[in-house]
Parts: sequence; C-alpha cells; structure tokens
Amino acid sequence: MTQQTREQVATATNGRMGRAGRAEFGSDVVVELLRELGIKYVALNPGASYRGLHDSIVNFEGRESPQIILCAHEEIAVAIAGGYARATGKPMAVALHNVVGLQHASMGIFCAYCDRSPMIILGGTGPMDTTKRRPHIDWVHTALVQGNDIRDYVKWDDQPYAVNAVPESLLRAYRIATTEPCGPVYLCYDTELQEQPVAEPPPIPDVSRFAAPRPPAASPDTLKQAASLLVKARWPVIIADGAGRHHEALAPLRELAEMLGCAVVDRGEYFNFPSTHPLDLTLSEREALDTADVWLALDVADIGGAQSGVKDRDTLSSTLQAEATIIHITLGDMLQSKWAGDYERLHPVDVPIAANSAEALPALLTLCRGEIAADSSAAGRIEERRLRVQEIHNSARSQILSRLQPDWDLRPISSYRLYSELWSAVKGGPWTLASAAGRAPVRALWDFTEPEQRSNVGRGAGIGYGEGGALGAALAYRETSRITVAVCGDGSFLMVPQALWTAANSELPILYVIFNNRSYFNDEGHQEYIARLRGRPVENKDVGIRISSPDADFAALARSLGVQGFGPIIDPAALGPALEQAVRVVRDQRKPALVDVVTQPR
Ligand SMILES: Cc1ncc(C[n+]2csc(CCOP(=O)(O)OP(=O)(O)O)c2C)c(N)n1
Ligand SMILES: [Mg+2]
Repeated sequence: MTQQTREQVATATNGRMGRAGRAEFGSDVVVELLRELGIKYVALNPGASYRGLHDSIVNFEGRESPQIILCAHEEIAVAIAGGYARATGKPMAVALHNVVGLQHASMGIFCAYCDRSPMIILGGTGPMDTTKRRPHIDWVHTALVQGNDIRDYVKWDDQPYAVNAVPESLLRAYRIATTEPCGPVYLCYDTELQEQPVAEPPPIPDVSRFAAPRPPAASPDTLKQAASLLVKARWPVIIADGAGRHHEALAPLRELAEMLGCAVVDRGEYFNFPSTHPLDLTLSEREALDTADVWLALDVADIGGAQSGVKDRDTLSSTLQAEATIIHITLGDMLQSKWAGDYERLHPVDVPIAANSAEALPALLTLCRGEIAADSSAAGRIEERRLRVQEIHNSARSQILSRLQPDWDLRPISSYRLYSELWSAVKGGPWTLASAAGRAPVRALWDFTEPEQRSNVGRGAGIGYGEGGALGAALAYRETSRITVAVCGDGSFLMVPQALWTAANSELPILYVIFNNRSYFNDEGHQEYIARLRGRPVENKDVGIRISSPDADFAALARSLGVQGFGPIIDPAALGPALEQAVRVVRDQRKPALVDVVTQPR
C-alpha cells in the first residue's frame, strides 16, 4: 500500500470499530497495538528470535514508544516491569529471546506472579516451519510449546498462528493481565509471523473497548454483617496488606480506623497506613492482635502467619487457632496458583468478602456510621479504645529506639545507624523505599506518610529480584523529583550486579545501599539451627555461606558500570557524609549512585 492509500483507508475505517492498520510487517502489528494501549517501556535483552519485533520497536513509524530499557539479564528485565507495575499499577512490556531468554527470565516471572504484577511479556520462537530453520541454533532454541516453560506462573499465554490473529490475542492478554487480581501474561511469536510482509494489515480495534472491568464490590448484606461486628466489638483491629495496591482504598481505610478508634496493623506488602498515625500499631502487632475480638483483614496473604508471628524460625508453621471473629476482604481466591503454594495456609474466615478493598471500604464506612449512630454505648467504647491505642502507639516507637540507640558506635556499622543516617540524608525531598535489607525496624526509624514511599517487590522471595524491581520504581519516577532508595543485601546484589549498567544507561535516579554483612547471613541462622538440633559444631555455620576471600568491592563494581560508587564504608563516622554525597548525586544530577556499607550481620 502506498502512504496515501494507507491514510485514506485509515480515515475511512476510523470509528467505533477502530481504525485501519498501518503495519508493513507482522511484528509491526504488535508494536502498533502496544502504542495504542499506551505501553511506555519495553525492557529487553536482544535475540535473533525476535529480531523482527525488535526492528518494529526501533523503526516502525518512529521510536517514541515503547521506549527500550536495555538490560544485561532477562531476570532484570522482568523485575523492572515488576517494580514499575508496583509503583504505577500499570503494565509495561518485556521482550525475551526464545527458550534461553525465557529460562533466564523465569524466576522473575514467578516473582511477578507472586506479586500479582501485570506485565506483557513478548517472546520469539521458531521458525515453526522446520524447513526454514537455520542449522543448530534455530532447532535447539525452539520448543513445543514455548509457553509451557512458564505456564504455571503466568495468568495466560498464547502463540497466535497468523498476523490477523495478533490483535485479538494481544488485547485479550492485556485485559487478562490488568484484570484484578493482576498478573503477567506471555505472548510468543514465530519468527516467520514477525518477519512476513503484510499486504493487508489487520485493523487496529478501539482499545478502550477492551479495558479491564472494575473489580467487584462487596455484597451489601455481608458488609452489613461486617459493620455490625466491627461496631459491637470490644477491640477490633484492621490488618491491611495488599489493600494499598489501590490508593483510593487509603482514605476510607483511615477514616474507618478513626471512626472506630481502632488499631491498624500494616503488613507492609503495600503502603496501607501512615506510620506516624496515632492508631498505627504495626510496631506492636502482637499486642494489637492478641487481645482482638474482631479482625478486619484487608487482602492479607497469610492470616495464619500474621497471627502466629511465623517469621520467627522457632514457630515453623502458621497456626489455625482463631479466637477472634475474622472478616476478610480479598480477591485472593480468584487467582490461585496450581503449582506453588503462594496461597499460603487456609485460615478460618467468618465473614468472607470477595471484593476489592477500594470498592468495599467506602460502603463499609457508611454502614459503620449508621451502626454507631444507632448504638448509644458505642461512642464511649470507641473513645476509651482510641486513648488506649494511642498510648500503645506512643510508647512503641520510643521503646524500640531506646533498645537500639546503644548500637550507634558499633563496628561494623549497625543497621540502626545505617537506617537512621540514611533517613537523615533522604528525608529532605520526595523518596520511595524499594528494598530494606537487614532487620532494622524501619517503620520506627522512618516516617511513612504517603503511598508512593513504598515500592517494594518480592512476595516471591527470590533473591536478585528486588534489585531490578527497584530500577522499575526508579523508571516510574524518573520524570518526577522522587528518588528511589534500595537497601540490598550483598548476597542478593551479587545475583544481578549488572543491574547497575541499566541504571547508568537509562539514567535512573536510584540510590543503592549495600547492606554488606559479607555473608548470605540468613542461611547462617539456618545452619546454626540445624547444628544445635544435631549437636554439631555451631562454629561451622558460615562455611559455604560467608562472602569473603575476596571481599567484594561494590563501589569499584559500580564505577566499572558507569555508576558513582562510595565505600566500602567501615568507619561509622564516615557513613553520614557518604550517604549525603550519594543522595546529592541522585537528587541533583538525577543519576544512580551506590554506597557500600560494611554492616553487622543484621
Ligand atoms: C534465588 C534464590 N536463591 C537462594 C535463596 C535462599 N536465600 C534466602 S536469603 C539468602 C541470603 C541472602 O543474602 P543477603 O542478600 O546478603 O542477605 P543477608 O541474609 O545477608 O541479610 C539466600 C541465599 C533465595 N531466596 N532465592
Ligand atoms: Mg548479606
């Protein structure tokens, strides 16, 4: 088609059925649709299996979008999309080379699935026509069916067999990925399909007619039951986890807590409640929950774990004991893995509500207001409780800080000092904390007051995912004045140090701080536990676990990849000035920086 005919066709078919396509080759259709869908970025590592698609991204009708974020490992590419989805709620694209790129990416895809992060993953394969394959490489790198490799932890995958089938496949994928509960989808394109010239391009539908539905609201009857339980309760507690995914849930959550004068425990998958709010009892979770007679759980992954304090190694399983009456608002059951147990323990729930918190909370608020007005004893009960919650809140933070302050001058540097000095360096402007290695009670040391301040990925708990995830947050905030801060374990960081190259290449304003205890310390704890159990020498607990001989020089590593590196910081007095200097690089120059801090084990 000539340019003029293309434009004529485009004008003729514009309207509710969409517009005429303008693709010249099969893979142009994919890019045309990504642009229609508003996909801003594609993270990738190149490969011949998608050279057609790569060409379309770069050359089809100019290259404004999706913009390429070049990565030095596919796992990082997926993690960037995961962090971006966490920060924005929106999907970006990832492009992966056939089976090898897909396998490198697979842990990232698993972690994105556990996080319920929407993303459009594109892959190449083939040629499926075996007579067209190059010797060796096209054979060993082509699988039947490629999507099988990751099918257990994507929401959907597809391999359209003709160019005309591409729009429907991609629109379906987009809608599935962005429908709550969200998740990654994988689309695989035969090289032949990508590279074939297209004489009659398929029309591009009006993508607004394929949008994800609004997530479901709660049934009014069940909400009424919940409101009555909450208002009559002696000590109700709100325990919030994934609810903060939707920022619209935050104002009604806060208003509900204030109306009920009840404690809120923020499990921290997202920002749910300000750490400075007098009703925040996250730091006194045990005290808040032990006496509770009614729990309002908001998208809590593991109610049992939350209740038993299962993070403690001595309590190895979640408990099913549930003295309290449990109300749970979640869409969790609508997307359950059939492969990994990321649904966690089955807990009794007395009032199950399948809804999105952002939809359910405003209605619950109205019902509670009505119940309070109708109950003459409610106001007194609520006021008394409010005062008690505030008392606990006020003492919790100062108690924790007084326990930690003696650590100030420890060498190696204590996590308390690291997070305190970092807070002083960071708090002067907008920030987001994408990762917090070590065991410092960050909520006691930093003020979390707005949802953008938390952008952590990682329910999947694969080390090496958080470093790329932090880059995704930095990408999301690149055009704003917000900086991203990621405190990463040395072991975790060594999984993906090449993430630094992308930080430099894509000019991402991120501060990496290495929590360098020169160990995969988490596992020293496990080996110590086993040694004690078996009566074996505890002093061997770090064999095969210490990361020394040689000590990794993270600042030099950063410099070698185009990122300003500071450290290793061994002297506690040098920490504050180094962090301040590094924050200036990130804030003022909008460039990445890294500070390597040699720390206590925890
Ligand atoms: C991909 C992957 N490999 C191994 C593990 C097991 N693992 C969990 S924590 C950890 C140690 C991480 O070391 P580091 O990041 O230095 O943190 P530290 O425990 O020292 O605070 C390991 C190896 C994992 N979770 N994911
Ligand atoms: Mg470590």
